[in-house]
Amino acid sequence: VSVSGSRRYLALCGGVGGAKLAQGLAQVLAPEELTIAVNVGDDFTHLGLPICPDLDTVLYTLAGLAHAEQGWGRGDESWAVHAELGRLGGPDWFALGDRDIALHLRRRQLLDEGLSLSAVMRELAARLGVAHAIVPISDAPVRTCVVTDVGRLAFQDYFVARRAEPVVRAVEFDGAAQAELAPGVQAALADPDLAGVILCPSNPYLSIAPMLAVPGLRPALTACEVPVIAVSPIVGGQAIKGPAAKIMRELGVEPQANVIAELYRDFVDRVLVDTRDAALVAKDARCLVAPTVMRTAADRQVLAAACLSLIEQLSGCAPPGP
Ligand code: FO1
Repeated sequence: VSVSGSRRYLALCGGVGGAKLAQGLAQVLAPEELTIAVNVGDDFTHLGLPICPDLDTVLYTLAGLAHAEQGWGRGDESWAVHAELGRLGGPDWFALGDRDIALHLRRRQLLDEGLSLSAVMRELAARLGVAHAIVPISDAPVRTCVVTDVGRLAFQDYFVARRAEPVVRAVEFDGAAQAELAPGVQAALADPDLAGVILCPSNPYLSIAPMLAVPGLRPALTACEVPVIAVSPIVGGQAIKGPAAKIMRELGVEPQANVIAELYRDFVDRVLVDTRDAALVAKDARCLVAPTVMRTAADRQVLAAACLSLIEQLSGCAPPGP
């Protein structure tokens, strides 16, 4: 039952930067006001374990368990299994901490019992004290593959094993065409109280594109009657973290904040860009300037509040169009 006047928001989020804004939104919105839809393109099975990096980064961040500097995995972690695995000749290129392994083991057990990935994430979030909804963009497997100068690579091979050094020619999403939006995402998009959609500052090619590749999402965002805004992950021509700028250059795209408005032009109403890029976007009516670099928890909340007030402003003004 929706209380009249209640406003709900959908956030689309990928890696580390996305998780920070998701946390800010979770601090300013009640659980029933926010759905956080997360990329699953980084996911893979490693040592028989279902690894879900972006889902776990958001989960750990909202649970206050994330390793602050590293951006992935847990802060309070030990590496006994990883070290012994290496000694036994196992693959140690992908670092799995002991407590992180417990979460993967539990996720595998629940998946083997027939739970959907959405249901598994609900259970894990509840166990870690996270009340906000962290939902995979799809319960079906979508796997990001990076076509590079050294071949077509699985995401973690490209990103971790090869440290994102290969030159990117294209990014593809295996399984996306057969995937369905997760029920929680479909519900959020269909919710009559949906007040706005926020694309968190995530890599357009490695985090947002795998979500947009799931049938139904792009058309839903394009048809969206409420504001859809994005926070640029590019500041001053650089990505705050990760290879976004490098990939943009390799794909022949200028790694600048205003390009984000181009990439999402068919469904985004406004792009928030950092104050450092104010001059760059001075003439671009699609862009608005705000501090977008999140160093502290307060920064996350301030940016989250800025997103909500921008949505408010855009809702108040005349309906879009001539
Ligand atoms: N990223 C790394 O650069 N090196 C790692 O050894 C590594 C291990 C790892 C383990 C669990 C997990 O959930 C994420 C992990 N990541 C690691 C990050 C992962 O590559 C993500 O896909 C990126 O953070 C991009 O979102």
